Amino acid sequence: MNDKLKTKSLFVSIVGRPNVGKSSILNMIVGSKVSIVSSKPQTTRDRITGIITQGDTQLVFIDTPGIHKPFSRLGNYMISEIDNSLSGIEACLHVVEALKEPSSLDLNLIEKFKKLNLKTILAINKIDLVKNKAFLMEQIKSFSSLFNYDAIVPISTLSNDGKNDLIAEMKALASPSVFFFSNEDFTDQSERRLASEIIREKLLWFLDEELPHGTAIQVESFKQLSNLKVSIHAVIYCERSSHKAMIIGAGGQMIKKVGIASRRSIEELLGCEVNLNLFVKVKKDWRNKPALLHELGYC
Ligand SMILES: Nc1nc2c(ncn2[C@@H]2O[C@H](COP(=O)(O)OP(=O)(O)OP(=O)(O)O)[C@@H](O)[C@H]2O)c(=O)[nH]1
Ligand SMILES: [Mg+2]
Repeated sequence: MNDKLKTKSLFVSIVGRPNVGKSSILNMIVGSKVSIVSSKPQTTRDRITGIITQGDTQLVFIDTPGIHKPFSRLGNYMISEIDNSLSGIEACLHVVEALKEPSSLDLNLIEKFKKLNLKTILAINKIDLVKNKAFLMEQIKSFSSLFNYDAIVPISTLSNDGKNDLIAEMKALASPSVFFFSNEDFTDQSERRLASEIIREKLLWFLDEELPHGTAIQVESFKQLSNLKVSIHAVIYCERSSHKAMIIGAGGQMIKKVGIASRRSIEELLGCEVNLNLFVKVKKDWRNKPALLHELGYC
């Protein structure tokens, strides 16, 4: 029956250490911002789907949290999201940073690829930072000696270098199948969910190191007022009153900054005017309370 199919597809899980650029790669491939990006490790918390359809081939990507040692129930959930992303998957995109030696986390991943017999492509990201290409060749040799990757592609999401090669290599791994999404789909996330992630991204951008890791966003209402206007009410939950004060900032400066940047990004995404109202509330130790994690969408 498959012989008769004229279309092909491939489900690809994007895995690697935190901060190597997994979400940036997904956005580059899909050509739209479906997964938030920041310079802080552990930005991505759940599986995020991004889709591209080119000609007879559909590629479905699952961005995952970076692999790390969990210190909370939320951390355990993030790690389980990586394993869940690998079940029933056909292929993996293993992302590493240019000039970095394979770490123990990379070695653990390679063991998983072998065990699950997955087709795997290695993307060496951030090659814009490489001055001497000879080092890159050394890195390619080092990873090739560990695992027989289907392809190794040096890329930079900053300059878009290697984008077409990466897509071509993944298309080559696709097999006959129906399309699982329509040709125009680029993600399966709702607009509500995309908006809440954008707010979390701005908190990661503007707040100091650990604080944004203790925040979660709940969009309480998302109303289409007309074709040209949407009204959104969202709550930023944090773990302590002292954190609430920092998120609001002196004279409300910080929340205003987060609000303006979030509104602009959401307007770009939705292509219409947005009224964004943000509130800050405390939910003590929510990262360790199963009921609260569930309520905030981490389940
Ligand atoms: N110089 C350079 N920086 C990059 C490149 N790609 C991503 N970055 C930066 O790397 C940082 C991490 O990017 P993300 O895409 O959030 O990384 P991630 O692997 O998804 O991170 P987690 O979700 O935390 O696991 C951000 O500051 C990006 O701007 C690149 O090609 N070159
Ligand atoms: Mg990410």
